[in-house]
Amino acid sequence: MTITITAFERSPDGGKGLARDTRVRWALEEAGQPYEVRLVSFGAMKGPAHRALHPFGQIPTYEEGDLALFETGAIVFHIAGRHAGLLPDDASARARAITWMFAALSTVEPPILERETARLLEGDKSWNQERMPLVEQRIRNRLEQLSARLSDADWLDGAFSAGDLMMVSVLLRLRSSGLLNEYPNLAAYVARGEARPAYKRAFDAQLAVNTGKPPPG
Ligand code: GTB
Repeated sequence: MTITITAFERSPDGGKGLARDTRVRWALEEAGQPYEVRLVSFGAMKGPAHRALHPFGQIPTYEEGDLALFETGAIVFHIAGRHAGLLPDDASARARAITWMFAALSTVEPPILERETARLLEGDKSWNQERMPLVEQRIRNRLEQLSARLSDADWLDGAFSAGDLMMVSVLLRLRSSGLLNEYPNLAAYVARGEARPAYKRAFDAQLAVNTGKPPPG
């Protein structure tokens, strides 16, 4: 059955991997599943047709036959549950990998998003300069804890899993902040994720949408 996802017609970052369709593309590439992409404009995203798929008028969405999903956590979990390559077979290891997916989305991503909100939407407020160090400290707290847990391992719990896919996707958003480089093992962890052939294919496909040039190979 054909899988169709939605993505930005024009991504604000020019298709450099920051929009959340990247993590869905990456999961599909790891799972070896072909997919189609329907590009949506900011206007169309808020229209009734797209809102029928995504109540909050955002990307990405995922369609497969009668099934329509939104929320990257749910989408990646669905892909990982259906295809080999993203979750271990052992029940306990599988539960731990799922725990890392949730940790990425509910514990690590929120302070990172808070920084983006403070930077992009509140940068002109008189109190922003006072707030920013507090926001960045909350990110550092999480990075320090995550860095201690990862230690010198390649991945969070044994072999690469959907938990790592989600954690790397979340951490990637910190690249331009410089915060990630304060934790060399986390910077190396993200680089390991980005070096995976499946990630590269996902990145190249998203970039191609925004540059108009076909992906290499
Ligand atoms: N919790 C949802 C999920 O995980 O699926 C969040 C989905 C979401 O935030 N989607 C964003 C969106 O549709 C795109 S990813 N925004 C439009 C809107 O809300 O009107 C966020 C994003 C977009 C672009 C960049 N960038 O270019 O740097 C970075 C992050």
